[in-house]
Amino acid sequence: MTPALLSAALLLLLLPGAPAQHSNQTPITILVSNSVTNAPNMTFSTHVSFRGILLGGMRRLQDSQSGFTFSYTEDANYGPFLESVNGLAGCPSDRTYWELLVKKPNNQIIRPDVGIGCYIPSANDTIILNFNTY
Ligand code: B12
Repeated sequence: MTPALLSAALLLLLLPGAPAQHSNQTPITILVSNSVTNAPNMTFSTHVSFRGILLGGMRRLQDSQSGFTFSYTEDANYGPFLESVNGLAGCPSDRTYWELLVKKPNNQIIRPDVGIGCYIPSANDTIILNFNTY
């Protein structure tokens, strides 16, 4: 590379907004809701690593803040199945479970087709953990 090209490349790297720098923190909100009892929602802020899985953000939240705990079981085919949130567990005989929904920054609500071990949140997703029936 010629000195001129080299200094141009260096300048590009130093310019604000230069590409290729990813913040390692993707902020997300976790909202706990209950469609069965209509208990008040609870909202928490946390983050996942760049391209990190939701489960990582949930663990970080559980470890850093009182008021949010969860447990999961390990399914042989699909990985972590969210079993309980804040002590309330889904129950096959009552046909209740923790549903995973995501409200996107444009307010659209999606129902991911994977669980907490596979979903990769985007910045400013609101992850809705909703106690529901099936
Ligand atoms: C029935 C069913 C459910 C029921 C299971 C309870 C019950 N007793 O019926 C309920 C409603 C709870 C459920 C929930 C979810 N499900 Co579901 N479910 C199914 C379905 C239609 C059949 C499973 C089944 O009965 N298999 C037959 C039995 C004999 O086999 P089994 O191994 O014992 O089945 C168990 C597992 O499948 C497990 N299970 C069911 N769903 C999920 C999801 C995840 C992430 C995990 C880890 C385990 C798991 O529960 C079954 C009963 O114990 C499958 C699709 C299919 N046709 O296979 C999707 C399927 C397994 N579910 C799926 C998903 C995404 C979910 C949810 C994440 C949806 C959501 N956004 O909320 C949630 C799980 C959230 C959580 N708490 O972690 C995906 C998993 C794909 C993936 N790679 O992760 C599938 C493949 C459907 C799809 N979208 O393609 N599900």
